[in-house]
Formats: sequence, C-alpha cells, structure tokens
Amino acid sequence: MEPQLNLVRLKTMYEKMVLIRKFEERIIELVQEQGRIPGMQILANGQEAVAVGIIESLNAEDVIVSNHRSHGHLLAKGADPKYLMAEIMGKSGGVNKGKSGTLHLAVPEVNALMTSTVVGAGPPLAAGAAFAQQYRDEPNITVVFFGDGAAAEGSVHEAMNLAALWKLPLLFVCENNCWAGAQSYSQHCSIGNIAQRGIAYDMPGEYVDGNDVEKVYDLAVSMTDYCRKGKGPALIEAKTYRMRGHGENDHQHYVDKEELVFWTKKCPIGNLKEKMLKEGLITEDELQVVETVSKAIVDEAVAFADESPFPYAEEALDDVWVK
Ligand SMILES: Cc1ncc(C[n+]2csc(CCOP(=O)(O)OP(=O)(O)O)c2C)c(N)n1
Ligand SMILES: [Mg+2]
Repeated sequence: MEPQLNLVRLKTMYEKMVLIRKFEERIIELVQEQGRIPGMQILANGQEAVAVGIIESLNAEDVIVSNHRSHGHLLAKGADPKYLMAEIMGKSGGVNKGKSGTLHLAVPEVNALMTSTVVGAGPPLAAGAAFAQQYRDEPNITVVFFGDGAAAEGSVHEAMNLAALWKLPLLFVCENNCWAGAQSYSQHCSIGNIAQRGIAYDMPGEYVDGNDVEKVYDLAVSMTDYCRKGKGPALIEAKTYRMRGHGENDHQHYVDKEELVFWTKKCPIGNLKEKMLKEGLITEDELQVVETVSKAIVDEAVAFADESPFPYAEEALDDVWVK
C-alpha cells in the first residue's frame, strides 16, 4: 500500500475511534442525567481499536454480527450516529423505531445484520449469514464479534465446527477484554489464548494487541483475505480491556485499581495520538479539528434523538412477524 494511503487510513481510523469514544462518553453523561436513557448501557470504552481495526478491513457489503457491547462496531461499520443515538434513547426516529434500545440494535443498511444480548448467540447466526453468502456465491464475508466469556458457550463451538466443516467465509473475532461480567479471565477460561482454539477446528487462529489499531487492522486484512478466498473461517483474538463496569450500573468494586491504571496507559486512542504526533503524522491543530468535528456529530445526534418522540404503544406489534 502507498505510504500516503496508509496515512489517510491511519487518520480515518483515529477519527473513527475518537467518534466512538465521544459517542459513548455522551451516553455516560445521559445515563447520569436520570431518565434520559432507558435501560442498561453497556459500553466498549477502551476497546475502540478492535471495532475500527477489524471493520476497516471490510467492504461495505460484508456483514457484521455484534453483541451486547455493540456501539463501536456499528459506528465503525457506518451507522448514522443520529439514528443510532435515537434508538439507544428509545425514540421512534431510531434505527429500529425505538423498539430495540441499546441491546438489540440492527442496522441492515450497513449490513450490521443484528446484535444479540444472548451471550454466544451471535456466532451461530453469523454462520447462517456466511452460509447464505456462500450459497449465493457472493464475494462477501461475515464477521462476528463475541467476548471472552462467550467463547466458552457451546453455541460458539458449534458455530466454529460448522463453519470449518462447510468452509464458510466467516471471521470469528473474540474481543478478550479480560472480564465476563464480574468474572476475570483467569476465573472463567482454561487456556491462556483463546486464539489457540482455532487448532481444534483446523482454522487459523491468532491473537493481537487489541489496543493497537494498526496491528488489529494488519491481522484483519490477512484473515479476511483468507476467508474471502474460500478457504474457510478464521479466528482472531483481540486482547484488550473493559475500562468501565459491565454496564453503567456496575461500579467495578471488584476491579484492581492498579490494573485499571495499567490499562489506562494502554489507551488505544491516546497511544495512537502520541505516536502520530511524535512521528509528525498529524499536528495539534488537526487533532483539535478531529475533537471538534466528533463533538459536533455527537451533539447533532443527541439533538435529533431529543426531538424524536417515543414510539406509540399502538405501534408495539408493528414489524413483528407473528401477531
Ligand atoms: C446466555 C446468556 N448467559 C448469561 C447472560 C448474562 N450476561 C450478559 S453479558 C455477560 C458477560 C459476557 O462476557 P463476555 O462474553 O466476555 O462479553 P463482554 O461483556 O466482556 O463484552 C453475561 C454473563 C446472557 N446475556 N446470556
Ligand atoms: Mg469479556
């Protein structure tokens, strides 16, 4: 790739990570203003490089399937922040007319097929999407994001087995953020690297520093290329950290504060910013523009959501398959 193109991509990835961070920071503020957002908010603060690095390697037609921690994936895939924020606030102008809220977001316009808050439900559904792509002889692939906790669910292993058996164009991305609810990784997982599980299904499995967007992107390019060539599925384990509680109602009383400090220093956005400044790839003025633009996008999203009404009760059964 041309060095100039590399730089354009790097800046784009930085902008996307900042937008995701600011979008979710605004959700934190809205949660704290009582009554502004219904339901539990589950954020991926600190995990932005996984969403952006993986999705930057995809085409618009490629499908993603996400989970309960989905905002970053959806924004990176190109979901409109206005309609996304409106949905998260339960408003009728939202991507799912206010009927999903944050936990079951789907943005079919950008091929973000669905998210499921049932832990481990995504991979079998993604295998279905990948099967459809293979059956229709499409050149596209599916990527499914799931957590380290989900990796132990039987449904994930069944999906891996079928995907490998049928050589489906499916990239499994395990976002290992060191926690599954209040259980730490060492309390719930029998092996050091979930990526090793690829061996069991005869698919490539590699882990990567999930806080380094360039490394995530590079590995994603080679793994998506593998899947796209019809060789079958692949597995990426992106090692990162959940910087907030499981949800915004969880104040992380069980988390070692030194561990939080350690990972704060590994912030994917802060570190990329430092690197770009040090190497003269970006100026302070340009960084300020990124901040201002993303803040304006988030402001606009919240203003749009505020103006949108809640759905009417009479609409509750619209758009459902069986009444
Ligand atoms: C089948 C199922 N079991 C339990 C839960 C409750 N639950 C929601 S998220 C979660 C932890 C998931 O951990 P992980 O897969 O690592 O994802 P993370 O939250 O860290 O992104 C649990 C146990 C659920 N939603 N679905
Ligand atoms: Mg986890």
